[in-house]
Amino acid sequence: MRIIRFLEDDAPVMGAVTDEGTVYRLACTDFLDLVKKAKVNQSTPLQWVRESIRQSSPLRQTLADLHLLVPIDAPEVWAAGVTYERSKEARNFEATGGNTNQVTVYDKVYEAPRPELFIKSTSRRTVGPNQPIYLRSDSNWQIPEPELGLVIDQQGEILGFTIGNDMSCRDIEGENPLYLPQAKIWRHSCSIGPSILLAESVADPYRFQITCRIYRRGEKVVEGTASTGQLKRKLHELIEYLIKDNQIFDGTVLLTGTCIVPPDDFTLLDGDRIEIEISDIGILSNPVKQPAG
Ligand code: DO4
Ligand code: MG
Repeated sequence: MRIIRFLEDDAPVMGAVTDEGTVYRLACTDFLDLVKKAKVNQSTPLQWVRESIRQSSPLRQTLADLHLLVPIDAPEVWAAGVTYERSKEARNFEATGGNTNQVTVYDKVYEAPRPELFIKSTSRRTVGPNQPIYLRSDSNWQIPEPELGLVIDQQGEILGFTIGNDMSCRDIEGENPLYLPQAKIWRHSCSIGPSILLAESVADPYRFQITCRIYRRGEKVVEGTASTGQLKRKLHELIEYLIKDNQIFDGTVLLTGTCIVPPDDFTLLDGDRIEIEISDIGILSNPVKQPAG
């Protein structure tokens, strides 16, 4: 069962999408309200949604007809890094230009017990489906990072799964790892959506298929696929470090790292469109924009 938020008569509305693709309106104000209502009813979120659906009629529109919004206003989006071998290789290339004799911080963090975790975004910097992702004006090497996102509560329990784009500037990070926050955080540098797949609907989170496609003037110029089965770390390990001695808010999203990196000579341009698809969650599509000034 997937949870969405969409615009109806200029107002945000919550909805549920069944495995068959039928859409129902839900009587809750946002995703956390859904979780709260389920708790008050002494049911799980999935049970609460199923009961709501039983008592209502489906919408005539399909998912494709709806104006989708970001499915949750995550107060903070955190991200894990170098959780896949492919990410380690790409960072090493950025940092060393291909000199494989050096042992880098990326080699070390890939093997270390403590994972790399960083703050990626806040709700006001995060965009939803079909909203423009912005390019930085001081980078010439920018890529999307397609990642599985975990929607968690303050105890670190996984409430659901979503898709995230951890936009990154490879030149800024490659120049100096201390520039990481600038390589990762700017206006509209993170998108999440299009839905939240309820945790109870997922039998094995290490079986998600991730695909990233980039279109330029309508033509596909990049395509890559990966599986969360290639993750070096377990999801609970990432969460454990994130919440350790930290205050985490309900509805925080934790991005779990990228395994798909476009070819090294590729950079995003104004007018491109990024599509990130994760099995059972949907397709997160965003146009790329170079803001003026
Ligand atoms: O080490 C820098 C960031 C890594 C990252 O964002 C990733 O592996 O997805
Ligand atoms: Mg990343």
